[in-house]
Amino acid sequence: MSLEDLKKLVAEGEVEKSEALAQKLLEQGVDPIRTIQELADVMIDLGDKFSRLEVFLPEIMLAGDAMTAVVNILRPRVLASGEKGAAQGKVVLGVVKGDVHAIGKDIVKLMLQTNGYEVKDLGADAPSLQFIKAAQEMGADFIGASALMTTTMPGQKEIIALLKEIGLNGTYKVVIGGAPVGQEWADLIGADLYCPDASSAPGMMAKLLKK
Ligand code: B12
Repeated sequence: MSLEDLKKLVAEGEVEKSEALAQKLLEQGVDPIRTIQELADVMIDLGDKFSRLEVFLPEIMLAGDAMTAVVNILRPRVLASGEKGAAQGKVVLGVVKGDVHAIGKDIVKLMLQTNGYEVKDLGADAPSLQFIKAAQEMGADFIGASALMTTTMPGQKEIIALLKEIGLNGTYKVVIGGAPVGQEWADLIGADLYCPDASSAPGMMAKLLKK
């Protein structure tokens, strides 16, 4: 059994079988970060099939559950591979309101924690004001907001607008991400940073903090 088999099981939404194989592959020494990256491609592929009506929502839901379960199995190994040391920064991270897509956010959280960031996770469907309240409570350096749908991207804009309204503009660096989001959107809404994926986020954020 190989990584290819795991990708197939996740795509088929086989939660328990995916968990069991992920555990087995870990014991065989598979690279957990590479595994997560390859499984992310499976989700993107499923999204394309969904657009072409080749798969339907229940199948995506099961695949999402399988992906989440595998990430949970791999999580301790990824974290153990990280460098311990001084905290890189404090991050409030969540998925914007109206949006339940949490897989990407969970991977970002894992990569940030692996690289020494402290993360307060607001989960999915988080109201804009909650990002700001949590950042104040935590004394955060960053607010990270994920949006996976064109219809929920305005939630990222709202967080920045609220920060301005409350007079906290510039207090926290706002980082945005998610499949439909790009640099152009980040420039338009005045976000401090756009990261295309989870693996680039720790480095790009560290660079921004040093500025
Ligand atoms: C899995 C999935 C679901 C699952 C989510 C399960 C879960 N627990 O998360 C379920 C089945 C619940 C679901 C529901 C729906 N979905 Co859906 N879903 C997807 C799918 C197939 C994959 C998303 C995913 O997990 N990608 C893999 C991860 C790893 O990638 P990612 O999220 O982009 O994250 C990476 C980067 O973007 C970045 N990143 C992400 N966030 C952040 C944040 C920061 C701060 C940083 C630095 C980086 C960063 O790092 C991540 C890792 O590298 C996408 C297709 C797609 N192409 O995105 C559709 C998709 C997003 N869904 C879609 C739709 C329409 C829906 C529904 C409305 C369907 C319906 N009719 O009910 C509902 C929405 C419910 C809601 N209110 O949110 C559409 C959205 C279209 C649009 N308007 O833009 C898509 C694009 C499918 C399509 N082609 O039509 N979905």
